[in-house]
Amino acid sequence: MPVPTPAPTPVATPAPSPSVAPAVKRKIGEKRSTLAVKVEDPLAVAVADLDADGRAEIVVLGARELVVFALEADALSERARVRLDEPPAPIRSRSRTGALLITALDGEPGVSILARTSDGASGARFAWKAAEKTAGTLVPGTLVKRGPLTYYPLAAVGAPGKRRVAVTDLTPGRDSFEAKHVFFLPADANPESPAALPEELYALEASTVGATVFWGAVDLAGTLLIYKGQLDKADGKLGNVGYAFEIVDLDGDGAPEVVTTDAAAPGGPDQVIIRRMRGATPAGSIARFSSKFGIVSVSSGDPDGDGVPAVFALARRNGKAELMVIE
Ligand SMILES: [Ca+2]
Ligand SMILES: [Ca+2]
Ligand SMILES: [Ca+2]
Repeated sequence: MPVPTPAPTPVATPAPSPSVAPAVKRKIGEKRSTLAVKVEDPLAVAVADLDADGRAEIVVLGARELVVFALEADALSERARVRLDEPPAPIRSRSRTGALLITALDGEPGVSILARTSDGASGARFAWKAAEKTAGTLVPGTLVKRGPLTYYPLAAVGAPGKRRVAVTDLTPGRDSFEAKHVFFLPADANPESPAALPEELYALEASTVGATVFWGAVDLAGTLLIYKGQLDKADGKLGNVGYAFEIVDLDGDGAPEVVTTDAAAPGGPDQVIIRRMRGATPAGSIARFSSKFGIVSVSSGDPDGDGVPAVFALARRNGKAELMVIE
């Protein structure tokens, strides 16, 4: 249980929802920067406020490591790094795959970082433990292992006390998931019917915009299916996309935008495309940014605490990484 003292105890506060801010229209994609990322074999990025100070940290999952950065003066400042030391997976997928999810879980203080890669026989759950802060001095924290993770974490939905996490496993030897293996934890809370999901999929994510949950799933043909509220029927779709995508309200008007990538194989040139949505249907693009390398993961969050989320696109380059930040 968190203790109500100013001690460096992580506080059990979930990341504030950007939807509580008043609707103020902002320009999208005015600034783009590309940052070097020191993570080997990068697979996924997730952006969330780990220490509840109002500024989001950037967490990058590599095939065998997990690294926490803060964004400071337009550069990534490393806060913590931990090896993923689980035994190797008996069957590896053709191409490396990883899943990274940061969420508050009922019954665990603070936020939990759920990380799983196809290199390991299992993954792990971590807590962020902030180091004591001296005014004006940035001190690193640590990632503390909370326990093993046998599944691939996909998405978290629901208010505190009713949190549900969608999880799955890889189809053996492949880098995709089967819809019939998608289920929710805790196991006694499975009202969502995944019946409308494509049989096989590369990605499944959920974003809450205002009070509405938007689900997105990318099938093997590179079609993004968007579900509003429940997973009972697809309400919108967009073809020819990669498996890295994000649904987020970037301009603060209360309606989501959808951020997608190209359906090109990882490693080649790629791009980030931002579109408005009408309901759950993607409309014309409003901004495009090209990347020399293949984008493997897209996330969003507010690293400077000004209430305006930024888009983070992790690109892979011969086992090395760079991060495109779009504000
Ligand atoms: Ca923070
Ligand atoms: Ca919007
Ligand atoms: Ca911001």
